[in-house]
Amino acid sequence: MGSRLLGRPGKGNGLGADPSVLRRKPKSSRGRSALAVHPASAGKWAAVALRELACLESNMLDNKAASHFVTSGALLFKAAMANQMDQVLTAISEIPRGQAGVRLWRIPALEPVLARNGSLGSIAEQILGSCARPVRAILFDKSTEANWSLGWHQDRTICVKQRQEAPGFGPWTVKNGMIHVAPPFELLARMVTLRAHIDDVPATNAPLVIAPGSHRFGRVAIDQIDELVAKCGQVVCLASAGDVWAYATPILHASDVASAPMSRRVLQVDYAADNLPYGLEWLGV
Ligand SMILES: O=C(O)CCC(=O)C(=O)O
Repeated sequence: MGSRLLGRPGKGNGLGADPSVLRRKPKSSRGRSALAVHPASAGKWAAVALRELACLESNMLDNKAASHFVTSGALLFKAAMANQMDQVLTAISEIPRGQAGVRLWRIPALEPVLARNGSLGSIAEQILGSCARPVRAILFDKSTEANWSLGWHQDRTICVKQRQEAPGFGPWTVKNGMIHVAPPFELLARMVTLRAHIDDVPATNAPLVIAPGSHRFGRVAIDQIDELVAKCGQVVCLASAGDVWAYATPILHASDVASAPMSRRVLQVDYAADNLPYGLEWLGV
């Protein structure tokens, strides 16, 4: 499939709209901590995840799964990275353990994995089309020793080579020496974020929790997040080592601390098919 799936206008452009995917009775997040699904209840949600979110046993996206991805904003590619796990382990072998998020840049062992015919590149190409390219890669290495939680949020920044004022781009920040900027939302809506699992992620190992369909509501104001999560419901994205979860980049997501005595390494790669306007350039991977 060479066509681009994301960034088409959806039904959900405001909180009044109701994407048809949201059939499950939503569990309200109001009045609870930012991460409303706790490990004790996560098993129940996991069953929902497997039933309601498409799960592919191969790297090939069929029409049904593609349409599911457009609607829900999430899709599991079972074992999609299993045959390139060695390359990924080599790529991260020099990185000190236990860091919350390390940007990966110019790591030769990663190139075959990210390339068009690689386990991640081929998924991105099916979703975004033949112009898909990796624009940011981060290694998350969570464990009970190096732990963190993140409340509900949308990823809103991209990494660029140099700062240059451009309409619709901002605010600008510098993190770890890299220049970040919040682009116009439509650009994020045409991106895909792949999370390649290096370790198993049972309910106790800090799975990503997503609000399916929330990517179709545009930029969600902070004070509307709880309401939208309650409307969309929550799905816990369990994984086995080698699995790849694909997400529409703007999907609302959260993550709890890990409670299992194991590591939870995730290689997260954003892909985009767009060139940046106004002379801006992706920093790339
Ligand atoms: O991997 C995690 O625990 C959460 C990462 C996340 O939510 C993010 O980078 O925005």
